[in-house]
Amino acid sequence: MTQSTDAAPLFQPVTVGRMSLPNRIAMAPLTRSRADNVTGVPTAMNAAYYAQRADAGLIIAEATQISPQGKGYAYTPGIHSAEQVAGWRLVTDAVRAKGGRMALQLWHVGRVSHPDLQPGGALPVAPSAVKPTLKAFTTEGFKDIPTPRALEIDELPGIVEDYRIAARNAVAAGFDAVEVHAANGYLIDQFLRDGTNQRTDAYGGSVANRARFLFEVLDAVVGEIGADRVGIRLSPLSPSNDAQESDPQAAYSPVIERLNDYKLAYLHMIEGVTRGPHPGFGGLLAELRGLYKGRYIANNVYTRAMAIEAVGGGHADLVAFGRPFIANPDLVERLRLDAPLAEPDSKTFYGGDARGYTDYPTLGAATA
Ligand code: 8OZ
Repeated sequence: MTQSTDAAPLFQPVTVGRMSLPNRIAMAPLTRSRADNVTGVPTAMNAAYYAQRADAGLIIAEATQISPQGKGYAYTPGIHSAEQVAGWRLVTDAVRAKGGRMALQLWHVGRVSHPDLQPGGALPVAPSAVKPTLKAFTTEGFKDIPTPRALEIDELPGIVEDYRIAARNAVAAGFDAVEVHAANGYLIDQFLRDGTNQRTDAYGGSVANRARFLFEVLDAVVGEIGADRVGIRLSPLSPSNDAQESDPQAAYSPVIERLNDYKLAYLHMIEGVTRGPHPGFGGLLAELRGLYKGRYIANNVYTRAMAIEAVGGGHADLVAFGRPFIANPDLVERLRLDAPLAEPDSKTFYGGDARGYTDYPTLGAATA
């Protein structure tokens, strides 16, 4: 039995770390590639887009590079310069003026990049020199990703420091929290997975060694802004961005168990293959989910009925919706009313102007 009224727990308040949220519907981080490509500075158009979606219990802003080296897609924003902080301040002010709350997703892509996107045309970096079978989105279209350069062990403290400064910058820019992006085959996940990590030093081999970089990043970010302003995103069951793992249970179980010690604001889990079908609530997902004791945000192609059931039945504290938020700025209201959802146009997902970005109408506007 699913509940169909706004009495359902999905529509009820919840506390997440320091934040009090009016409902349990999160806007998932969505790369839209509409910042300035050279400076990585968010714009007034980005502020308008997020402000339209301020009814979300929590907006998790798009993946944002912590350093020039962390960039892997054209037109994505950064959080490492004073101009970027000022640009994000426009966004958080606009969202707060509409009554919303916002976290920023901290991102280093690792090998998922291209020299065209790197400072000085350098090779992208990774735990090991393992070439992904992927293309990068550059200003000149999609290009084959080359074999990355393996990071020297003495470069890692500098990257951890970039995460710490990015967290401090995010708070300075007015964000309520940050989400460490440890999912989808980017740098932290490349360290975790045996398909992308062939290191023989303290950061490779055993599961504990492969998780070392993740926990160093977490220690730095938590030390800087406090655990109650830090969330983390994982995708244990997803081979996203060609990051293979031979034994997800062995790799991720100890990581999730240890996350409990941090008393983070939340764990945000992509359940199954990113953007793929939901895997169902049994098996390894149930096992991994059961290991986590704090606030849990479930994500991946949820429907309204699934979200009501997941929160009502105790599987999740919140559900994050991604693509539905693109075409439905008033998604929370539509879910409350069980109103029809508009379908987004995939041609305008990445890059471009206000079309397919800030021009999706609310239900009231569409039916007026
Ligand atoms: C789609 C396109 C570009 C980036 C992720 C940040 O997969 C992303 C992303 C998704 O986490």
